[in-house]
Amino acid sequence: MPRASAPLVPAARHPLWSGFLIGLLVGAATAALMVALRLALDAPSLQEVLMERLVALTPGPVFGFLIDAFQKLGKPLLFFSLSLAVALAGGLAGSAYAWSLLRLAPPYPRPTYLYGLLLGLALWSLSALAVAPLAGIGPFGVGLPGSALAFSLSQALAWGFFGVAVAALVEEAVLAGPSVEPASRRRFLRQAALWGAVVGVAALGLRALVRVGEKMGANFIPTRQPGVLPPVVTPNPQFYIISKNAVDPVVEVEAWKLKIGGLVERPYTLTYPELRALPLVEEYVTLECISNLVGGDLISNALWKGVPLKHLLERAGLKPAAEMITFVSQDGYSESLPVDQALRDEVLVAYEMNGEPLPTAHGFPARIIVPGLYGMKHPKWLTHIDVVAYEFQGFWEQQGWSDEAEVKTTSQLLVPRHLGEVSRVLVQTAGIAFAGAKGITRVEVSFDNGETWRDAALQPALSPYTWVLWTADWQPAASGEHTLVVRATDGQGAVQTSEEAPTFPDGAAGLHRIKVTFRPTGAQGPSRP
Ligand SMILES: Nc1nc2c(c(=O)[nH]1)N[C@H]1C(S)=C(S)[C@@H](COP(=O)(O)O)O[C@H]1N2
Ligand SMILES: [Mo]
Repeated sequence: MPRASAPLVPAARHPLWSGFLIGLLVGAATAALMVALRLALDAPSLQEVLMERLVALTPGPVFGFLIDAFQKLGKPLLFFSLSLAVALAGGLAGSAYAWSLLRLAPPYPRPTYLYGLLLGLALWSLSALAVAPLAGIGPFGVGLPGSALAFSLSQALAWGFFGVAVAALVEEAVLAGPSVEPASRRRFLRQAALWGAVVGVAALGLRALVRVGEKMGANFIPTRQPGVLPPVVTPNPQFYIISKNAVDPVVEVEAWKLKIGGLVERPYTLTYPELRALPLVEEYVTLECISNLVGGDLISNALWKGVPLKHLLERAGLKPAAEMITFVSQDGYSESLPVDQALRDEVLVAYEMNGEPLPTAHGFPARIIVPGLYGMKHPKWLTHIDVVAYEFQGFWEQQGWSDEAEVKTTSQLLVPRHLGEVSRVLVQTAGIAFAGAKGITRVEVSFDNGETWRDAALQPALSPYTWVLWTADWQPAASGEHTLVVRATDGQGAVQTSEEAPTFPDGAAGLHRIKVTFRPTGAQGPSRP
């Protein structure tokens, strides 16, 4: 046990440093508390608000580079970095508080918690009047539809906790340094109790953080097994998940309404049962994220059920000036389609996926499905459809991503697995090919790194809007390493380009290559199961 008088944070070698350390630790607990309040009050945390702004402000090419480099890790990394930033801000505030206290001549004012509340108030004001407007949600978060009050309240609670805890701890560590008070067991106990309270709050927040982390972790569930051809229809739990959010919205279906308005003759709203009662369509559509790498797994296929968007728009009656159809979602996501594209029969407001109501992660209760365009054009958690007379850029388009977002022809070699080993004289290779709404007419495979090509056998596509699965037999000519390449031809006869492109701004391009070692049975070498 430490000497009874020893403060838990080493007292004031340098008071500003002690203040910083205390502020940093309490700040970390505060960042975690913000996450707990986020879940309890259902209003975005400071981290999320900052994250959204940061994403919007990052120049597209830089963001594209980061996406390519970090892929699925990007979002959790950003969220935890911003939590760290909150802790660091706490450190600075702790330092500043210690500094201001030392300016005052003794005897020091009591009770401390009043000063703590003042510190909290100062930080809350800073958050409400400077950080929130800078983050684009207006003072006090008034720009957050429906959750401004909850946001303000959670910020007030979080910074209030920070202020009181820091004031009490700084007083113990900085003011009541060894010279002020005689060594006492009571002082030690008081500090231990204070730190216990901070740790308790941190633990509460940590539990929330784990829950948020688990949700983000859902993105890491592998959408397919290495070396195995995926099923032609992706089961819902394996369907890839992408969203801009740290915490996705959970929509209350009883309160949910789809509003159709703007430049229409007869604006109206639909409840969930009303939407489900309209004439429906079912179609297979493959979705691919625009940030999917060549050979990447952000691509899946499902059977979607819903109402043709055309039906909803015709019921409202477009005014002649109508240019674009815009979509707004519960999470603030926005998208748009030109009128002629939105009126195509195959564009749906979908509410079922593979025979089940849309899972939360995939946009419950309703989302747009627009065959032929990258995933970003398929807004989830849809709440508003608005007809406008001007060009409208959605969430990702504002950052510089493609307005059209038409899927580029792509193909993947999935069997055998990259860097795997084969031992048979006849090897079956297999994979997928996808060209959005253009269809796939041919897939060719090369077993000698592109020198010669062989036609693969295609399975019939489930609809004009899906990927196709293909297979091809391979007789390795010699043992050793081989480079296999695949390329597809779309429904208009265009061969997939071999020219490589990064995902930003309009989707990755290039040919998928894998390396496979052929080791005939009986040959020397490490055996594999
Ligand atoms: N409301 C909302 N819709 C959204 C997004 C989002 O962040 N919010 N992300 C888009 C992106 S970038 C993709 S790739 C697809 C992914 O759909 P999925 O998660 O069902 O596969 O949803 C799109 N729809
Ligand atoms: Mo995406």
